Amino acid sequence: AGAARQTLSAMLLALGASAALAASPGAEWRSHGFDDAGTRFSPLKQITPANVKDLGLVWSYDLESTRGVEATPIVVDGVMYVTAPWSVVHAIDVRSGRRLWTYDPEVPRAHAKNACCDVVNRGVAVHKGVVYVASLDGRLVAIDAASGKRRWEQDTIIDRARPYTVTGAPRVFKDKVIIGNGGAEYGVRGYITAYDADSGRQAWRWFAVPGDPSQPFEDESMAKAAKTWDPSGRYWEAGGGGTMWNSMVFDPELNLMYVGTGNASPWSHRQRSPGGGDNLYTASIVALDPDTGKYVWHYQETPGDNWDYTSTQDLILADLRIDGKLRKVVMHAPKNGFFFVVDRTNGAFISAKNFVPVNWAKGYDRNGRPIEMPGARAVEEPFDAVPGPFGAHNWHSMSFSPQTGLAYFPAQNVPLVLAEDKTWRHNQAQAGQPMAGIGWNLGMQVNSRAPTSQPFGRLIAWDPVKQKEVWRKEHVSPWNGGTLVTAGNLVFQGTADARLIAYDARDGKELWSSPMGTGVIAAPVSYEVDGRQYVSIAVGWGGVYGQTQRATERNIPGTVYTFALGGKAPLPEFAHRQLNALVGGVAYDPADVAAGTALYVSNCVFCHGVPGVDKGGNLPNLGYSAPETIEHLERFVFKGPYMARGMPDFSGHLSDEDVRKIKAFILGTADAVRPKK
Ligand code: PQQ
Repeated sequence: AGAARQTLSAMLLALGASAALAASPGAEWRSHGFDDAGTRFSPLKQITPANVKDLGLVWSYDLESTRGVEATPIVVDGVMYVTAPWSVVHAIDVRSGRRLWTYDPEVPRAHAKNACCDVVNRGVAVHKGVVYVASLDGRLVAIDAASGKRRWEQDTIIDRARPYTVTGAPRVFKDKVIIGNGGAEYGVRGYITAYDADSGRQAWRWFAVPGDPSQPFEDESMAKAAKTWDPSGRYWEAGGGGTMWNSMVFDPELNLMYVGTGNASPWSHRQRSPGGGDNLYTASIVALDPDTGKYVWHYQETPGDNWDYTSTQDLILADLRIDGKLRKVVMHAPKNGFFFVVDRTNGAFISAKNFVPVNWAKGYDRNGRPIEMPGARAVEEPFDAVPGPFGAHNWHSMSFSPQTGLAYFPAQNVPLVLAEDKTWRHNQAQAGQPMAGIGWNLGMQVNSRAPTSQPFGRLIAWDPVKQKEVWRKEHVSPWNGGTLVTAGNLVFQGTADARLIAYDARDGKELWSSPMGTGVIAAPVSYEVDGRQYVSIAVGWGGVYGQTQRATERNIPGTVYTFALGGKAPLPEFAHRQLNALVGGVAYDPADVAAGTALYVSNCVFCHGVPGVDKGGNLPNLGYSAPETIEHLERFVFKGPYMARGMPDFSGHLSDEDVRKIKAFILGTADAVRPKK
């Protein structure tokens, strides 16, 4: 076999293929999850637990960005393709760390208002010399990998009147580029579309939830799904959700692709589907035929979702020996706090076990249905949901090592109280409904009383066969980065408090770390060029939690760091920010505070946080703004200077009087939390 491979390599070289093709298998990082199975397991083992202490920086690269960096870099033929916020693609020579080209799809900044969770992008796909990126405003762009020039562009959005966004990385399976979308917090109907990789022509589209029942169903799966929704809820008006904004994997042997679907929209089950029902295919793993997009099977992890429990978290395919039998499984740790093992040939439930404390369900029955806890649906009383809508695990990548048999992922709790909003009507925003002023439709009130659950963030190593945690590392805050695991038995993870850490994959012993310029949310990758193994990570604090909160005072522009054994490059200089004084000294009428609170909740809170309570993330907390800024808040709210950075223009939406009340809320809250002398 070795000789055959050598001959093949020689032939490829003779045919003019690049030397990289002849490199050892797995030397590059060719797709989002490393391979079609999404394992993020690099077979490279030059870097080991014994020598990882010698890991040093080789180069760093400035992404020239200030918002969340969530991209997994792709490395092919010695070139790294990585995205910055606003869906900007950078091509970098990995030998030198120098820029080859950038491609900016020029996302209209006003589109940021439609993004629930920061103007992020999770990366590109690279296939046969073409780089594919999906822009925040929903265009799929094919770019020539060598020149950085656009080849074609497709509008993937079916209805421009709806607030769709795209943050996910496209995947290429069987010469088709596949991309989903987001927007379920606002009210959209989720779907994914496949395009011919070469021509850009649409190949197929699959919807996750049924549309208007007065129209014909697109396919049988929609007819079946419609029976699980109550038409009196007029679910099609609010979209229904099920947006597929992150995970897709592929099994070439079974010829099945798998996609994780998002939460139902609006969040409140009773508000969208008053007669109940499971509301297929939200919060599910769905298997599709990659040639036709035809539905094959589904397993719904959260029937009748009521908590924003997206199932879009990374899926990983593996063959596991369970009860003595080798099973082809798909593994999943979605937002709802349970680790799932499902038979990927037919969708049969194998097992589920909670990986953090949860209070919405006490477990799963033999048929794979959750056993819900009384009161968890927050209908009569507010419910301190654990996990809450931030998820016990969000999009931050999971990895799986066939050597250790363990899955590695960041787990967390971000406390949040939900309460059904009985006054909700689709697109009829009322003050006090979370972010409804910019188009959100939750059907839920958030934090109508203070949460009592405790925040945490940790790295978990999980045995999917025994359904048991094997080791864990506590971090200082939630919202830590995704993971990479290598055949050298190392797990790499970046943290919210701005470090990149290497652990022994077997027992979690911390072996090496390097400071990062800011908090890390994306996942590292590993690859080999010219016989040298590299570890790279793209860093930039943000995402939904990172807009309003932070766990480090270090803050530099988005940066890619690349490490190798013996690397001697100096780390770039770190900038530190300072929390200004609490705002004060501006006159306001305390009688305006209550109304200002409701207006702030429905227009500002998920971007700017609670004034003086949160510290601000990649967006400023207004409780620490300069007094002049708050005094003249209308200059920022109406056609303000930050529109160029994505801040909405509230002209025609808020009145001068509204802004006066919002100021009173900011100033009143700052006064309330100011330490008394
Ligand atoms: N995106 C992030 C992020 O990038 O930090 C976090 C989340 C999203 C969530 O927690 C979501 O629930 C979420 N939901 C949707 C959706 O329902 O359509 C989309 C996205 C997204 O596209 O980023 C997120």
